[in-house]
Amino acid sequence: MNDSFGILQSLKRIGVDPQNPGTSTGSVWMDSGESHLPSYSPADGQLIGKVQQTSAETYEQVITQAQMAFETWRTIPAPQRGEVVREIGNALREVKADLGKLVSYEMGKSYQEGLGEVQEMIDICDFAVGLSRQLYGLTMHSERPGHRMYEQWHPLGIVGIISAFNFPVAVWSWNAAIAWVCGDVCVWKPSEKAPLSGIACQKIVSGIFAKHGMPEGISNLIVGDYKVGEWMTQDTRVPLISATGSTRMGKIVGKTVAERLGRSLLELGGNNAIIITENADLDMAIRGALFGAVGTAGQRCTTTRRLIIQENVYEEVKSRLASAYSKLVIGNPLDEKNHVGPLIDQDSVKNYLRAIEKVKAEGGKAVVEGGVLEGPGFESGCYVKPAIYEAENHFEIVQHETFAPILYLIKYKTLPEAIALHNGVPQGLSSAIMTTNIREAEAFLSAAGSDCGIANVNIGTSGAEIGGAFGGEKETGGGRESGSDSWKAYMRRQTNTINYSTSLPLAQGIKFDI
Ligand code: UN1
Repeated sequence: MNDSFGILQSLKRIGVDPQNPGTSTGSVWMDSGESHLPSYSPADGQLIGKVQQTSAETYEQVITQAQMAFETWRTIPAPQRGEVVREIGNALREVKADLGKLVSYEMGKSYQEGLGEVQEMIDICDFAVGLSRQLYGLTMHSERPGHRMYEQWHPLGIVGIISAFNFPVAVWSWNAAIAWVCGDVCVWKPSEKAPLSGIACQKIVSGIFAKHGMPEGISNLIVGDYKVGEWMTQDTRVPLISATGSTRMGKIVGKTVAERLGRSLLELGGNNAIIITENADLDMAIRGALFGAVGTAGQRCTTTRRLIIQENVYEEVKSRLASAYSKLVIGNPLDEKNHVGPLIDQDSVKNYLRAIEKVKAEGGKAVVEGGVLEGPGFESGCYVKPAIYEAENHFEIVQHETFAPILYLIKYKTLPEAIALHNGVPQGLSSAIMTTNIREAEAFLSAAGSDCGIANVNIGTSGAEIGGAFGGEKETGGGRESGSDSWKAYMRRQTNTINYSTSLPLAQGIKFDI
C-alpha cells in the first residue's frame, strides 16, 4: 500500500500484523479456522489488513478462560487492580500517536480526533485508578439493637462489550477500564468495520496483565458480525452486555439479554439538537454547531443533527453557517489541513444520499447542498459534502438518526415551543442551548426542559468529558457509561445485616415465641 502517512510503522510499533487472528484471551491468540475479515480504509480505499473471525469453538474457549480468570481477578484488592489499569493508561500514553493514527486511518476521523479518542482512553484509565479506591457502599442504621447494616459492591463476572466503528477504541475503554477495577473480566467484540483497532488495543493491554503475572482471560477479544455478538447476548455466563450502536441493534440486544434476565447497558442512537435563542452569543453558537454537525463527518452518536433557531436570529444563523461550511476542507483525515474526513463505507454514503433525497421529497430546502466527492484523493468513494437543509421537525427523515453530516434547521418563536420541538423525537442522548439568558438556560435544564441524558449550555452536543455519566433516554437505551457512578452497572450490590447481640430480634417487631 502507498504509505505516505507511516501507517505500517505505527502498526508495527503496536505489534499488529497485516494478517491477524481475531480471537484472544490476552497473550494467547487462537487460530479459529474461520475466514478473515478484511479491513479497508475509507480514507483511500486500501486494504489495511485482515482479521480472522471467531468460531463457536474458540468462543467457548474464550468464555471458559474468562470464567477462570474471574476467579482470580475478583480476589485481587481493587486498588491493586487499579495499579494494573494505571499501567494500561501509561502504555496508552506511549502509543498515543500510533494508535491515534490507526484509528484515524481505519475509521476515517481526523488525526486530531484520533488522538482525542486515545486521550479519552487515557483519561478513563486515570478515572478508574482513582475509582479503585472509591467503590463505596452505604451504611444504614438497623432498626434492631445490636445490629449493623451496610451494603457492599461485588464484581459481576464477565462483561460482554459490543462497540461501534465510530469510536472504535474509546468506548471499549470506558467499559473495560471501569469493569476491570470493579473486578470483572471483559470479552470485547469490536466493530467488524474497525477490527484492527481492536487488535491493537488487545496487544497493548495484554502485555500489562502478563507483566503483573495475571492469568489469561481478563481482557478477551472476539471478532465477527452479529452472529458472534449473539453468542454473547444469549450466554447466561455473561451477566452484563454493554452495547453501543444503532437503535435497531440495541432493540435486538436488549430483548435477547432481557429474555434471560441478564443486564444490558445500551448506548444507542441520538438525534441531538441545539436550541439557539435570540439571546445567544452567535459566534459561539456557530462554532458549537459547526463542530457538532461536521466533526467525525457526522458519525458521533452525539453529533448535532438539528438546530432549533429563534426566528429573529434565524436568517443570520443560516447565512453565517452557510459561509462557515463553504470554508470546510474535506479530504484525507490524516492530513491535518483537512477538517472533514470520509464516511465509514459506501453503504453509509448511500444512507446519506437517501436521507437527502427524502428531506427534499418531504419539502426540505437546501441551504448547503450535499453530494459525493469524486476525483483525486476521493477514490474510496466515501467522501461527502456536509449539508444543511431547512426542515420541519415532524418530517420522517428528521425523526431518524442518519449517521452522516446532514444538519436540519428548524425555526421557532417561543422557548416552550422550542423545547417541545427539541424533545419531539424518539431519541434522547445529547442536547444544548445557546443563550446568555439565565432564565432560558435554567428552563432548558429543568425537569420541564431537555429530556436527554446530556444537556449543555453554551457548548455543542458532542465532545462529552469522560468524568460525567454518558448515555441517554428513550430510544438511546437508558444506559450510562464512563464517569460519575456509572461503575455501579458493572457490579452487584449486596445488603448485609450483622447481629452482634446475644438475642435474635425479628424485624418489623414481629414476635415468634415458642
Ligand atoms: C459516540 O459517538 O459513541 O461526546 C461517543 C462525544 C465523545 C463520545 C462519543 N466523547 O462526542
